[in-house]
Amino acid sequence: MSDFKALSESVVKGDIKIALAETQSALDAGVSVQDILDKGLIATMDAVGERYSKGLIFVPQMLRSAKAMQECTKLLKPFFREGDVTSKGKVLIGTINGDLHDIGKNLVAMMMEGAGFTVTDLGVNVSPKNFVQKTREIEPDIIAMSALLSTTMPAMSQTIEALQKAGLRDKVKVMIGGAPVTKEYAQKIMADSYASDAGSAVAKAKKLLGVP
Ligand code: B1M
Repeated sequence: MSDFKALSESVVKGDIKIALAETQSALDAGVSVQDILDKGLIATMDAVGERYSKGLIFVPQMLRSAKAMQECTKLLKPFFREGDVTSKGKVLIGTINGDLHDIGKNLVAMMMEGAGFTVTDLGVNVSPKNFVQKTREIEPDIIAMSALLSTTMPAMSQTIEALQKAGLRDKVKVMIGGAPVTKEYAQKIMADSYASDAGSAVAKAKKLLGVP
Protein backbone atom coordinates (compact mmCIF):
# COMPACT_ATOMS: atom_id res chain seq x y z
CA MET A 1 0.00 0.00 0.00
CA SER A 2 1.72 3.17 -1.16
CA ASP A 3 -0.68 5.71 0.32
CA PHE A 4 -3.80 5.94 2.42
CA LYS A 5 -6.11 7.35 -0.27
CA ALA A 6 -8.71 4.57 -0.15
CA LEU A 7 -8.67 4.42 3.66
CA SER A 8 -8.97 8.16 3.86
CA GLU A 9 -11.84 8.31 1.37
CA SER A 10 -13.76 5.61 3.21
CA VAL A 11 -13.37 7.43 6.55
CA VAL A 12 -14.46 10.70 4.95
CA LYS A 13 -17.57 8.93 3.60
CA GLY A 14 -18.10 7.11 6.89
CA ASP A 15 -18.03 3.76 5.11
CA ILE A 16 -17.09 1.52 8.04
CA LYS A 17 -16.91 -1.71 5.99
CA ILE A 18 -14.37 -0.34 3.52
CA ALA A 19 -12.47 1.58 6.21
CA LEU A 20 -12.02 -1.65 8.19
CA ALA A 21 -11.00 -3.58 5.07
CA GLU A 22 -8.46 -0.89 4.16
CA THR A 23 -7.04 -0.82 7.69
CA GLN A 24 -6.73 -4.61 7.65
CA SER A 25 -5.08 -4.60 4.24
CA ALA A 26 -2.58 -1.97 5.42
CA LEU A 27 -1.77 -4.19 8.42
CA ASP A 28 -1.46 -7.22 6.15
CA ALA A 29 0.89 -5.26 3.88
CA GLY A 30 3.14 -4.60 6.88
CA VAL A 31 2.42 -0.87 7.18
CA SER A 32 3.27 0.29 10.70
CA VAL A 33 0.41 0.87 13.11
CA GLN A 34 1.83 4.33 13.81
CA ASP A 35 1.65 5.24 10.11
CA ILE A 36 -1.89 3.88 9.76
CA LEU A 37 -2.90 6.01 12.73
CA ASP A 38 -0.98 9.20 11.96
CA LYS A 39 -0.89 9.31 8.15
CA GLY A 40 -4.15 7.44 7.55
CA LEU A 41 -6.70 8.01 10.29
CA ILE A 42 -5.66 11.13 12.22
CA ALA A 43 -4.65 13.03 9.07
CA THR A 44 -8.08 12.23 7.63
CA MET A 45 -9.87 13.51 10.74
CA ASP A 46 -7.83 16.72 10.50
CA ALA A 47 -8.99 17.10 6.90
CA VAL A 48 -12.58 16.40 7.99
CA GLY A 49 -12.22 19.15 10.63
CA GLU A 50 -10.93 21.60 8.03
CA ARG A 51 -13.84 20.83 5.71
CA TYR A 52 -16.20 21.44 8.63
CA SER A 53 -14.49 24.77 9.44
CA LYS A 54 -14.93 25.85 5.81
CA GLY A 55 -18.64 24.98 5.90
CA LEU A 56 -18.20 22.23 3.30
CA ILE A 57 -19.60 19.55 5.61
CA PHE A 58 -21.76 19.57 8.74
CA VAL A 59 -21.94 17.76 12.09
CA PRO A 60 -23.66 14.57 10.77
CA GLN A 61 -20.86 14.01 8.25
CA MET A 62 -18.25 14.67 10.94
CA LEU A 63 -19.98 12.10 13.13
CA ARG A 64 -20.04 9.48 10.37
CA SER A 65 -16.28 9.89 9.87
CA ALA A 66 -15.74 9.70 13.62
CA LYS A 67 -17.61 6.38 13.79
CA ALA A 68 -15.51 4.92 10.97
CA MET A 69 -12.32 6.07 12.68
CA GLN A 70 -13.44 4.60 16.03
CA GLU A 71 -14.01 1.18 14.42
CA CYS A 72 -10.58 1.27 12.75
CA THR A 73 -8.82 2.15 16.01
CA LYS A 74 -10.53 -0.84 17.67
CA LEU A 75 -8.91 -3.02 15.00
CA LEU A 76 -5.51 -1.55 15.90
CA LYS A 77 -5.94 -1.98 19.66
CA PRO A 78 -4.14 -5.37 19.97
CA PHE A 79 -1.02 -3.77 18.47
CA PHE A 80 -0.77 -1.23 21.29
CA ARG A 81 0.26 -3.94 23.73
CA GLU A 82 3.83 -3.60 24.91
CA GLY A 83 4.18 -7.27 25.93
CA ASP A 84 3.38 -9.06 29.17
CA VAL A 85 3.18 -6.37 31.77
CA THR A 86 2.00 -6.11 35.34
CA SER A 87 -0.02 -3.02 36.23
CA LYS A 88 2.08 0.12 36.10
CA GLY A 89 -0.54 2.11 37.95
CA LYS A 90 -4.18 3.19 37.91
CA VAL A 91 -5.38 5.80 35.44
CA LEU A 92 -8.78 7.49 35.60
CA ILE A 93 -9.56 9.04 32.23
CA GLY A 94 -12.38 11.09 30.79
CA THR A 95 -13.34 13.84 28.38
CA ILE A 96 -14.21 16.88 30.40
CA ASN A 97 -17.49 18.59 31.12
CA GLY A 98 -19.41 19.82 28.07
CA ASP A 99 -17.19 17.97 25.61
CA LEU A 100 -18.33 14.94 23.60
CA HIS A 101 -15.17 14.23 21.61
CA ASP A 102 -13.78 10.86 22.57
CA ILE A 103 -11.65 9.45 19.75
CA GLY A 104 -8.39 10.90 21.06
CA LYS A 105 -9.30 10.07 24.65
CA ASN A 106 -10.09 6.48 23.63
CA LEU A 107 -6.74 6.22 21.86
CA VAL A 108 -4.94 7.45 24.96
CA ALA A 109 -6.90 4.92 27.07
CA MET A 110 -6.12 2.06 24.67
CA MET A 111 -2.41 2.88 24.55
CA MET A 112 -2.21 3.27 28.33
CA GLU A 113 -3.86 -0.14 28.72
CA GLY A 114 -1.53 -1.62 26.15
CA ALA A 115 1.42 -0.24 28.12
CA GLY A 116 0.21 -1.93 31.29
CA PHE A 117 -1.79 0.73 33.13
CA THR A 118 -5.14 -0.20 34.65
CA VAL A 119 -7.53 2.25 33.03
CA THR A 120 -10.96 3.34 34.23
CA ASP A 121 -12.72 5.32 31.52
CA LEU A 122 -15.46 7.71 32.65
CA GLY A 123 -16.45 8.47 29.06
CA VAL A 124 -17.36 11.93 27.85
CA ASN A 125 -18.88 15.06 29.40
CA VAL A 126 -17.42 14.17 32.80
CA SER A 127 -18.21 16.74 35.46
CA PRO A 128 -15.68 17.78 38.11
CA LYS A 129 -17.99 16.10 40.65
CA ASN A 130 -17.80 12.78 38.77
CA PHE A 131 -14.01 12.96 38.61
CA VAL A 132 -13.91 13.63 42.36
CA GLN A 133 -16.35 10.81 43.22
CA LYS A 134 -14.51 8.23 41.14
CA THR A 135 -11.14 9.39 42.50
CA ARG A 136 -12.40 8.76 46.04
CA GLU A 137 -13.70 5.36 44.99
CA ILE A 138 -10.78 3.90 43.04
CA GLU A 139 -7.83 6.02 44.24
CA PRO A 140 -6.11 6.37 40.85
CA ASP A 141 -2.45 7.32 40.49
CA ILE A 142 -3.23 9.55 37.52
CA ILE A 143 -6.27 11.49 36.38
CA ALA A 144 -6.12 12.02 32.61
CA MET A 145 -8.40 14.66 31.12
CA SER A 146 -9.07 15.29 27.44
CA ALA A 147 -10.58 18.40 25.80
CA LEU A 148 -11.15 19.08 22.11
CA LEU A 149 -12.97 22.38 22.36
CA SER A 150 -11.36 25.63 23.45
CA THR A 151 -14.66 26.43 25.19
CA THR A 152 -14.48 23.34 27.41
CA MET A 153 -10.85 23.67 28.47
CA PRO A 154 -11.78 25.69 31.60
CA ALA A 155 -13.50 22.56 32.93
CA MET A 156 -10.00 21.10 33.37
CA SER A 157 -9.11 23.87 35.75
CA GLN A 158 -12.50 23.49 37.49
CA THR A 159 -11.82 19.78 37.96
CA ILE A 160 -8.43 20.50 39.51
CA GLU A 161 -10.10 23.01 41.86
CA ALA A 162 -12.74 20.43 42.79
CA LEU A 163 -10.00 17.91 43.58
CA GLN A 164 -8.31 20.53 45.73
CA LYS A 165 -11.52 21.30 47.62
CA ALA A 166 -12.07 17.59 48.20
CA GLY A 167 -8.56 17.26 49.66
CA LEU A 168 -7.53 14.86 46.89
CA ARG A 169 -5.22 16.99 44.75
CA ASP A 170 -1.97 15.95 46.42
CA LYS A 171 -2.91 12.27 46.26
CA VAL A 172 -3.07 12.07 42.48
CA LYS A 173 -1.16 13.27 39.42
CA VAL A 174 -3.15 15.19 36.82
CA MET A 175 -2.38 14.92 33.12
CA ILE A 176 -4.16 16.87 30.39
CA GLY A 177 -4.25 16.79 26.60
CA GLY A 178 -6.33 17.31 23.47
CA ALA A 179 -5.95 19.41 20.34
CA PRO A 180 -6.45 22.94 21.82
CA VAL A 181 -4.54 22.15 25.04
CA THR A 182 -0.95 23.37 25.42
CA LYS A 183 1.96 22.87 27.76
CA GLU A 184 1.56 26.50 28.85
CA TYR A 185 -2.10 25.93 29.71
CA ALA A 186 -1.13 22.86 31.75
CA GLN A 187 1.37 24.97 33.69
CA LYS A 188 -1.18 27.73 34.16
CA ILE A 189 -3.77 25.45 35.75
CA MET A 190 -1.08 23.55 37.65
CA ALA A 191 -1.64 20.18 36.04
CA ASP A 192 1.31 17.84 36.57
CA SER A 193 1.76 16.96 32.93
CA TYR A 194 0.67 17.65 29.37
CA ALA A 195 0.88 15.29 26.40
CA SER A 196 0.31 16.20 22.78
CA ASP A 197 -0.58 12.71 21.55
CA ALA A 198 -1.46 9.25 22.81
CA GLY A 199 2.07 7.88 22.48
CA SER A 200 3.62 10.67 24.49
CA ALA A 201 0.76 10.41 27.02
CA VAL A 202 2.02 6.90 27.84
CA ALA A 203 5.62 8.11 28.13
CA LYS A 204 4.58 11.03 30.35
CA ALA A 205 2.43 8.78 32.55
CA LYS A 206 5.37 6.43 33.09
CA LYS A 207 7.58 9.40 33.91
CA LEU A 208 5.04 10.81 36.38
CA LEU A 209 4.94 7.53 38.29
CA GLY A 210 8.61 6.69 37.83
CA VAL A 211 7.86 3.33 36.21
CA PRO A 212 9.69 1.74 33.24
CO1 B1M B 1 -15.94 18.45 16.66
N1 B1M B 1 -14.80 20.02 16.65
N2 B1M B 1 -17.45 19.53 17.31
N3 B1M B 1 -16.98 16.84 16.48
N4 B1M B 1 -14.47 17.71 15.74
C1 B1M B 1 -13.38 19.81 16.34
C2 B1M B 1 -12.58 19.54 17.60
C3 B1M B 1 -13.01 21.19 15.65
C4 B1M B 1 -11.52 21.54 15.75
C5 B1M B 1 -13.49 21.14 14.16
C6 B1M B 1 -13.18 22.42 13.42
O1 B1M B 1 -13.91 23.37 13.56
N5 B1M B 1 -12.11 22.44 12.65
C7 B1M B 1 -13.96 22.19 16.41
C8 B1M B 1 -13.40 22.77 17.71
C9 B1M B 1 -12.93 24.20 17.59
C10 B1M B 1 -12.31 24.63 18.89
O2 B1M B 1 -12.96 24.77 19.87
N6 B1M B 1 -11.00 24.79 18.88
C11 B1M B 1 -15.16 21.30 16.68
C12 B1M B 1 -16.47 21.77 16.95
C13 B1M B 1 -16.67 23.27 16.81
C14 B1M B 1 -17.54 20.92 17.31
C15 B1M B 1 -18.99 21.31 17.65
C16 B1M B 1 -19.12 22.55 18.56
C17 B1M B 1 -19.75 21.46 16.33
C18 B1M B 1 -21.19 21.89 16.50
O3 B1M B 1 -22.00 21.19 17.05
N7 B1M B 1 -21.48 23.07 16.00
C19 B1M B 1 -19.50 20.03 18.36
C20 B1M B 1 -19.24 20.07 19.88
C21 B1M B 1 -19.90 18.92 20.58
C22 B1M B 1 -19.42 18.82 22.01
O4 B1M B 1 -18.38 18.25 22.26
N8 B1M B 1 -20.15 19.41 22.93
C23 B1M B 1 -18.63 18.99 17.72
C24 B1M B 1 -19.04 17.67 17.52
C25 B1M B 1 -18.28 16.68 16.92
C26 B1M B 1 -18.80 15.30 16.61
C27 B1M B 1 -19.70 14.73 17.71
C28 B1M B 1 -19.57 15.35 15.31
C29 B1M B 1 -17.47 14.52 16.35
C30 B1M B 1 -16.90 13.80 17.62
C31 B1M B 1 -17.28 12.35 17.68
C32 B1M B 1 -16.47 11.64 18.74
O5 B1M B 1 -15.44 12.05 19.22
N9 B1M B 1 -17.00 10.49 19.09
C33 B1M B 1 -16.51 15.64 16.02
C34 B1M B 1 -15.25 15.45 15.37
C35 B1M B 1 -15.01 14.07 14.80
C36 B1M B 1 -14.29 16.48 15.24
C37 B1M B 1 -12.93 16.46 14.48
C38 B1M B 1 -13.25 16.53 12.98
C39 B1M B 1 -12.03 15.27 14.73
C40 B1M B 1 -11.65 15.03 16.19
C41 B1M B 1 -10.89 13.75 16.30
O6 B1M B 1 -11.44 12.75 16.73
N10 B1M B 1 -9.61 13.71 15.84
C42 B1M B 1 -12.26 17.77 15.05
C43 B1M B 1 -11.27 18.41 14.08
C44 B1M B 1 -9.83 18.03 14.41
O7 B1M B 1 -9.50 17.59 15.48
N11 B1M B 1 -8.97 18.26 13.48
C45 B1M B 1 -13.40 18.51 15.60
C46 B1M B 1 -8.79 12.52 15.84
C47 B1M B 1 -8.22 12.26 17.25
C48 B1M B 1 -7.31 11.04 17.26
O8 B1M B 1 -7.44 13.38 17.58
O9 B1M B 1 -8.91 13.97 19.56
O10 B1M B 1 -7.06 15.52 18.79
P1 B1M B 1 -7.58 14.17 18.98
O11 B1M B 1 -6.60 13.35 19.93
C49 B1M B 1 -5.21 13.42 19.75
C50 B1M B 1 -4.52 14.48 20.62
O12 B1M B 1 -5.30 15.64 20.80
C51 B1M B 1 -4.18 13.75 21.87
O13 B1M B 1 -3.98 12.38 21.46
C52 B1M B 1 -4.65 12.12 20.23
C53 B1M B 1 -3.66 11.64 19.18
O14 B1M B 1 -2.89 10.59 19.57
N12 B1M B 1 -5.07 13.73 23.01
C54 B1M B 1 -4.57 13.61 24.27
C55 B1M B 1 -6.41 13.78 23.10
N13 B1M B 1 -6.79 13.72 24.38
C56 B1M B 1 -5.68 13.59 25.13
C57 B1M B 1 -5.50 13.46 26.50
C58 B1M B 1 -4.19 13.34 27.00
C59 B1M B 1 -3.10 13.38 26.15
C60 B1M B 1 -3.28 13.51 24.77
O15 B1M B 1 -3.89 13.21 28.30
C61 B1M B 1 -4.90 13.05 29.20
